[in-house]
Formats: sequence, structure tokens, C-alpha cells
Amino acid sequence: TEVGLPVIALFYGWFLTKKSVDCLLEYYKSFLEDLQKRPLFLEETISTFTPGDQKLPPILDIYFSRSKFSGGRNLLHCTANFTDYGQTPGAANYVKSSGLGRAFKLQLTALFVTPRTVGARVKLSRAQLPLFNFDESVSEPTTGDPVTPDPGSRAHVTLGCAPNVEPVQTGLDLMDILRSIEGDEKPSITLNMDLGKLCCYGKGRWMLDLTKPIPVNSLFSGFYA
Ligand code: ACK
Repeated sequence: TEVGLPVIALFYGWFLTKKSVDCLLEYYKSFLEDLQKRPLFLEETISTFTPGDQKLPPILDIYFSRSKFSGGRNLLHCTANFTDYGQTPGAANYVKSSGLGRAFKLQLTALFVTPRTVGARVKLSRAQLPLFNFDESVSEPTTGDPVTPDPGSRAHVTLGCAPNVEPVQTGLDLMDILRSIEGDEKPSITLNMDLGKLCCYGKGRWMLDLTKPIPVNSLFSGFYA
């Protein structure tokens, strides 16, 4: 009888439940609406947009759109391992030991915005950390002081991307902001928002540590298409 071949997914990760997706997208929407009303944010961020975009009205929810994601479906996830259908080493063993189909609560601890991406930072628990398979030191720049990031510091949920930006950029943007913070860079602008203090680390890069972390429910699973 035919048993079927095992297939390795494009990536594995924590997929938010529908209720948590709806809830987080509401946060995202009101965050963008709030940003839209902040001249200091718009000035700093729009100054870094490409020249052609500067004439456009700053409609942030169009600029940071989600339409290209997940085949247009309203999915939100935190990538744990980008296996590229098995192209990456150790993918098959990872799948065996990862325990697919388990439910996890994720803690979102910060929101961040750059001229390229918007994301939510995820603080992985001790049980979640072993599933997170990223070598964060790979995204280190070759110049400047090497700062070794904490394991799991790249964990995030991509909320929106600017035109022609791929979601893989969100994790790189997060690492880039964290490097500035760890390098003891002081924020150049601070804005008091409903959700917490939004701090600017230059070049249109902003991070807001949530005064109250947002808990979301998720299922550990693979994404295939
Ligand atoms: O927002 P993300 O974590 O960034 O979720 C998407 C998901 O996989 C599907 O595209 C992430 N992704 C794409 N390419 C890579 C890569 N080379 N390394 C790590 N993550 C990636 C992307």
C-alpha cells in the first residue's frame, strides 16, 4: 500500500490561532493609526523612504501591507526553522524531534518599525527556545564591535512589509535594532504611546517595549506552500 513520502516544509514555526491573529491585527492597525498621527515619526521615517515615495501621502497601512504574505491568507507566525523544503542541513532530524502539533503560548514583548518592516518581538520560553533554529551570529555585520546576540533574540512575528520587501527582512531589522541597543546607543527621539515608549535608534528604526506583553496562542506546525 502507498504510505506517502515524508515532505519537509518550507519552514516550521508557531502559527497563531485565528483568535490571536484577529487580536494582534487589531493591535497592528491601531499602532499604525497612532503612528500616522505622529509628526516626529513621519518625519524620521518618511525621510528614509525612497525619493519616489516621498510625494505619496503617508498611508502607513498601505505602505506596510500584508497582501503578499502566506498566499494572501491572514496567517501570523513566528518562524522557528526555515528549512526550505529540506535544503538546509539537519532538517529531517529537526522535524522528527520538534513535536509538531503542540500548542504554545507566546509572549510578545515589543513592537518595532523600520522603513522596511513592522514586527512584534517574541520572548521565547525555555521550552520554546530549543525549537528555534537560527544562528543569530550569521547576520552579524563584518565591521564594528562584534556583539553576540542572545539565543532567540531574532524571534519575531512579521506584521507588515514595505513595497518590494520580503518578510525575511523583519528578523534582520530586529537584530539590527538590538545591536544598536546593546551597543548602548541612546534613543534620538522618544514618543509616549498607549502601548509604551516608542524609541528611535536612527535611520527610521523604532522599537516600543510593551508595558504589558501581549500573550498569543499558537500551534507549532509546518508551512508547505
Ligand atoms: O517573517 P518571517 O520569519 O521571514 O517568515 C517568513 C517565512 O520564512 C516565509 O517566507 C522566513 N524566511 C524566508 N526566507 C528565510 C531565510 N532565508 N532565513 C530565515 N527565514 C526566512 C520569512
